[in-house]
Amino acid sequence: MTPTERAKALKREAATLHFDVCGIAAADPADPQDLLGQWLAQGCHADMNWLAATKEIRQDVQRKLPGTRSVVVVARNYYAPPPRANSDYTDAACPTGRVSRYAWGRDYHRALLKPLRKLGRFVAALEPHARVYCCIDSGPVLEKFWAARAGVGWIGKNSLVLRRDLGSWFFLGVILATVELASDRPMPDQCGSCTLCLEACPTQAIVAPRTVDARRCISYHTIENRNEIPPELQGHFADWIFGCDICQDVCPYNRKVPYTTETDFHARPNQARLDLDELAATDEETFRNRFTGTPILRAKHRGIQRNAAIARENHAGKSEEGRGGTVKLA
Ligand code: B12
Repeated sequence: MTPTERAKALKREAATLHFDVCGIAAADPADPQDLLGQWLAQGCHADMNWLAATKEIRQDVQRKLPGTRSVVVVARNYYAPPPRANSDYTDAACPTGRVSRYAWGRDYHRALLKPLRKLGRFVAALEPHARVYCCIDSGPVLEKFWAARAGVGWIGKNSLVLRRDLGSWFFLGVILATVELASDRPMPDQCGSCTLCLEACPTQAIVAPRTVDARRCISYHTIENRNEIPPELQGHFADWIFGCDICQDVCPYNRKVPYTTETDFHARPNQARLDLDELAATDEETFRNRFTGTPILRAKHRGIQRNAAIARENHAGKSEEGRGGTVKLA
């Protein structure tokens, strides 16, 4: 088969496996301008030292899989309908905390790795002795960069990969392959002069178009930060207790996205909003049992309790920037 025929066959297989988009890029050097290096040098990664520790490998797929010739990028829509149950909405008597949409259902790593590996085996079978490496999120790969190169979308001003049809409500998965495949063209930037995401971020975490400073990002603090959250930011978190969708919710491309066909990503009962009283009374084992198999486990029991305490303070209207009502870790 020619590289073009292989690419066509691979895309048919990706569609059969329910991936919404599949694009291919030639494995040229990533990040020649060292944008990752500049971002790290400015400290924008906060305490995510694992990003700095894997810088070189992220910038060069050959270090991860020697002989890589093609990078296959898939996207899977996770835009789920909002839950209907009353208990999923907050009221004064029963304060709840908001969970970002990507975490309403099953853990996406678990849901997508199986079909991605299946697609990886399909690619590997296209050429004798071919090798592949598959990853979703947790591998040392610059997924957004490769998605842009492979024409899956463009990097929007909120730094997420965007498309006209799916907005940014999709997960990315990547396959590095030693197989030669015909590559796709990058998509032009379609953000235009819009700056809604930069303006809407309550902590001004989008410090320049396409650049997020994690030290200010609600998503970083509520998911990845294992320490205390800077008191001056806490009052801006409103009721977000796991991740944040503000820079996506305001994006015009995110308004008319079809709901995902993947029921794994539909909201589980009481998972789009978590009861703050219940969380406060939850011990570590109960937390683990309740959230195993969901992205929420990532924040850990201590982190979710910290976040819930901040949401409670904000709910009570006590917390204001720079004064009183802040939450410290025990
Ligand atoms: C670290 C990380 C985070 C961090 C840092 C966010 C960030 N913007 O980097 C935190 C914890 C804050 C985070 C939050 C979220 N994340 Co996250 N995250 C990642 C991870 C693991 C690495 C991203 C990374 O390399 N950052 C480093 C910096 C340098 O990269 P960057 O943001 O792309 O910024 C640079 C580019 O914009 C670059 N740039 C601009 N133009 C161009 C052009 C080219 C060609 C190149 C090379 C670079 C470039 O310059 C910037 C540096 O100044 C990826 C998975 C992966 N392995 O890639 C998921 C990932 C980006 N996250 C994802 C998601 C869903 C989220 C959240 C929406 C979750 C939520 N609801 O809370 C938020 C969104 C917040 C936001 N606006 O970014 C998805 C995004 C899917 C999509 N449609 O784009 C990914 C791809 C995971 C996945 N497999 O689906 N995340």
